[in-house]
Amino acid sequence: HAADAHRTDLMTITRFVLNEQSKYPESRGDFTILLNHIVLGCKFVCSSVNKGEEQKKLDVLSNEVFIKALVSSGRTCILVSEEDEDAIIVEPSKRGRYCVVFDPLDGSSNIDCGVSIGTIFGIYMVKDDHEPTLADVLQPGKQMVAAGYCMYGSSCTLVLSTGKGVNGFTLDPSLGEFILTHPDIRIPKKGKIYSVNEGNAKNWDGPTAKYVLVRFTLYLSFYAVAIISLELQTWFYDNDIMMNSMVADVHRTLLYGGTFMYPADKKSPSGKLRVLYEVFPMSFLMENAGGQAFTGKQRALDLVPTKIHDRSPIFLGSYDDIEEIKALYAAEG
Ligand code: AHM
Ligand code: MG
Repeated sequence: HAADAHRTDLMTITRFVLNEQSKYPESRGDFTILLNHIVLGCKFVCSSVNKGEEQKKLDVLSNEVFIKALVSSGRTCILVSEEDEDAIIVEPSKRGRYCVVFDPLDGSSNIDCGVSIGTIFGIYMVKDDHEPTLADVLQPGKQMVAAGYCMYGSSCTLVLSTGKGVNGFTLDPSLGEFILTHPDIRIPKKGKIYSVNEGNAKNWDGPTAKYVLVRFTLYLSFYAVAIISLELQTWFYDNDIMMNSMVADVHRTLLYGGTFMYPADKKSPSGKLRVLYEVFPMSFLMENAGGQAFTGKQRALDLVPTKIHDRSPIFLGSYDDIEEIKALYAAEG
């Protein structure tokens, strides 16, 4: 029976990627090996999160585990981690062709309150066979060959794109394997949910404020109420409130549609999120699922980072919703 076949024909992430790569005759299996090492890191963090490891330790621990796993894969040459100020150049004897940018534990300030946290990663191919340099990771996001995240929630879910669609895998703890559970994720063309830290509303620019306001007052028909509600919101939420965790919010946005935003505001003109290992991988996934990612000025994946920890405002999500945001920014001139 079909249902049984599905249950017994276990599509592990390794098997899935091997299948994908076998379409390329020049493929040497390097990507599969690299991915397996990333997967190992994710399994480690997942089990540590479930054991209730302390926050501080978990940050540092996850970073170390990922770096060691990536270096020992023998397939990387330069790494950029959110946790390290400088890029890590892999020693010559362990070098391979891939460059990996990652945030080992995004949203780690949330650990203690149980909000979902996750790992985000993006993968580039080194530009040539010379010494790896920063130029290899300071490439626009559209040059990524793969990107993904792993969400450590009630279950552990890894979402991956190698540039042709997006697929989700859930860790089966008894097997210790990520099994394909969300094949070919397509984001709904339009959604109802927006996610943004409204604590910053006071400092938003015009288009962002307009976009959120219209949604906030969707059920009310006159604009005056919108003005009052913005006033109320900014009154109540005057200070930083951590409302969102990027991995969980983007995950929900991918599955249900809508938008995830971390806009510029008067206090942080470049927003908060980092281009290389937060904005790019999530934008890459969005586009591959049929959505869009926009910075307020341009397509996010066209950005050319100048420093490894550069930040950018980001609006990503359903195609139509991002079109709307683009129109608001265009109208602003
Ligand atoms: P981190 O990399 O320091 O963990 O911060 C990233 C997190 C994202 O998960 C989330 O979207 C954002 O920061 C929330 O920031 P804020 O507290 O300003 O809303
Ligand atoms: Mg982060």
